[in-house]
Amino acid sequence: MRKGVMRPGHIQLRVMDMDEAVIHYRDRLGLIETDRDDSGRVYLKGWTELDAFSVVLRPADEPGMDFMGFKVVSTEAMNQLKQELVDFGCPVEVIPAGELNQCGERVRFEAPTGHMFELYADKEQTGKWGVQPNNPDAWPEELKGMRAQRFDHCLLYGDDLDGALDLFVNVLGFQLSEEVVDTESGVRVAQFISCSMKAHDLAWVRHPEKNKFHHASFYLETWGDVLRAADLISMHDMSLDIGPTRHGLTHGQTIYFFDPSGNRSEVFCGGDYTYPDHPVVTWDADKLGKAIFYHDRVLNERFLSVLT
Ligand code: M3P
Ligand code: FE
Repeated sequence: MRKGVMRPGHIQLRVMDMDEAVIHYRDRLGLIETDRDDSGRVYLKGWTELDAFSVVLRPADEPGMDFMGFKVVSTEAMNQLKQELVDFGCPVEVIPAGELNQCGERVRFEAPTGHMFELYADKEQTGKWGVQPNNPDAWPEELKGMRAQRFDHCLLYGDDLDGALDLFVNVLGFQLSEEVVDTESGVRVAQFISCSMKAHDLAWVRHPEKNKFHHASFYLETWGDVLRAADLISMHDMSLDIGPTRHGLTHGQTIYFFDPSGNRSEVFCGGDYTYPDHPVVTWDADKLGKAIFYHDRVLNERFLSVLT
C-alpha cells in the first residue's frame, strides 16, 4: 500500500575532480547545472524535472553515493513516516531546511544494507528547464550531450536485502516489482522495488559488503537516443561498461559507462510498468545472464564487481 512516497528526488554523489565531473554530468549526460554552494557542491537536474535539482556532486577523496532522497506528498506524511522509521529501528536524523539549497527539512535514515536515504516534502519547484510552463514546447533546443530527461533510479549492492525490503515495503509503501531468486536455496539475489508505475525506482543486488553503489540511471526518450549516447561515449573516449543492449529484468534498453571518478552511470529508455495488482516478476538465478543482458545472455565480470 502506498504511503505518500512519490519518487526518487535526488542523489548526492562523491566525485574526486569537480571540473571533470561537471563535464560528465552536464556536458555528456546533458543535465542542467542549476546551482553551486559554499561547500563546493554542484547541483544539476534533468530538463523535464520540475524541482530545483536532482543530482548533487560533492567533492571528496573517494567515489560513491552519500545518499538518495525521495520526495513525499506532504510534511504530515513525512513526519508520520519518520515515526514509523524510528519504530522500525532505523537510525534517523533530521537535516534542517536549507542544508541543501532550495530544499526543505529532510528525514535521513540508514537502511539495513547500510545505505543512507532521505525523505523530504519541500523543494522549490522551478519548472521544466528551457520550455515555457504554459503551452509548453516539446523540448528545448539548447540541450547538450545525451539530453537526459530525469534522474530515474539507483541500483545498490548490500548485504541485508530482506531487511531493506521489509523496510521499503512495510514502512515506506513500496512494491516489489521484480526479483532474481536462487531456485535451490530460495535466496533472493536481487530485488527491484517501485513507489510509482515504473518497473523500479530503486534496486539492490545481494553482496557481502554494506553500502556499495552500482549505478545512477537517467531516462532518455527513445532507443535512438540510447544509440546516440553510445556515439557520444565513443566521440569523447568515455569509459564504456556495456551496451547498447536490453535488460531482461524490467526490459529497459540501456547503456552503462563510468564518470571520471569511477561511479557508474546508466542511460536507458522504455521498460515495463507496474500497477499495485501486478504479481512479482521472478527471474531464476540460473538465467541471470539473460536477466541482466537480454541479448548477450552472459554476465560481464566488470558489471558485477566494479562498485563505488
Ligand atoms: C538495471 C535496470 C542487475 C540489473 C540491472 C538492471 C541485476 O540497471 O535499470 O533495469 O544488475
Ligand atoms: Fe538501472
